[in-house]
Amino acid sequence: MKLYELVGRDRINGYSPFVWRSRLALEHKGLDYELVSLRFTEIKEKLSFANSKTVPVLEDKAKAVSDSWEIACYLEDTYPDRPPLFTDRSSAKLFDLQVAMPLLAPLFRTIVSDIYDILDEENQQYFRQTREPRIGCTIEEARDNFEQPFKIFKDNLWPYSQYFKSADFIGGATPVYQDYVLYGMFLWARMTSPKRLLDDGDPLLSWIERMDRLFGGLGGRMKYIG
Ligand SMILES: N[C@@H](CCC(=O)N[C@@H](CS)C(=O)NCC(=O)O)C(=O)O
Repeated sequence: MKLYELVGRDRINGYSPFVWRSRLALEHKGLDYELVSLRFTEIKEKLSFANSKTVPVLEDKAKAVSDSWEIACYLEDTYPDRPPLFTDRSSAKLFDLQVAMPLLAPLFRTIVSDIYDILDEENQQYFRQTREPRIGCTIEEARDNFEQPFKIFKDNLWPYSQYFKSADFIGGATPVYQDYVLYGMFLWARMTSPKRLLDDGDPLLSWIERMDRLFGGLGGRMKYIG
C-alpha cells in the first residue's frame, strides 16, 4: 500500500493534517504502508493517475483512493477484520466537518506564515499564489496579524478541553477516527510552527501526550521542522 503525503523543504517529514488522518488510520488498522513524499508543485502531475489534486491519496492493489474521509471509509469497508475506526460513521463524518471551519480555518490563518517558512523557494511561490486569495491578505500581513484568528481557534477548542477533563479519548477508552482528525491538526501545527497553541494545564495537553504514545510513539517523534 502507498500513501502519498506532503513534505516541505526537507523532503522528509510529512506534515499535512489530512494525510495524518489517513496515516493514523492505517496504523490503527495495523496495515503496512509505504510513504511517497510530494511537494505542492509535484502533486498535480504525480497524482494524475488518481485523478486527484490533493494529498492524501492511498494506492492499494489496483485501487487509488483520494480524500482523507474516503480513505477512512475505504479502509473500514475493505479491512473489516481489523480494529474498527468508527463506532458510528455518521457522527465521525459530522466531526470531520465540525473541525473544518471552526478549528482548521482559524489555525491555518494563525500559522500560514510559518508554513510558508518551511517550504523551498518554488513552493513558497506556489503557496503564496494559491493561499493569499484564500486568506484575503498577504503572507506578511497574516504574519503580523495572527492574534485574531488565534483567539478564534482557542475559543473554539473549549468543548474539547472540557471533554478531556474526564475522558481519555474521543472514542472513550481507546481512540477512534475522530481522535486522529483532531490530533492530525495538532501534529500539523507542531511540525510547521514554533507557536505554542495550548496553555499549561489544558486537559488537551494530556490527551496529546496519550496520542503521542500510540503506535510506538509515532506522533511523539514529530517535531518542528523549521
Ligand atoms: N478534503 C481533502 C483535503 C486535502 C487537502 O486539502 N490537501 C492539501 C494539503 S494539506 C493539498 O493537497 N493541497 C494541494 C494544493 O494546494 O495544491 C481531504 O480530506 O483529503
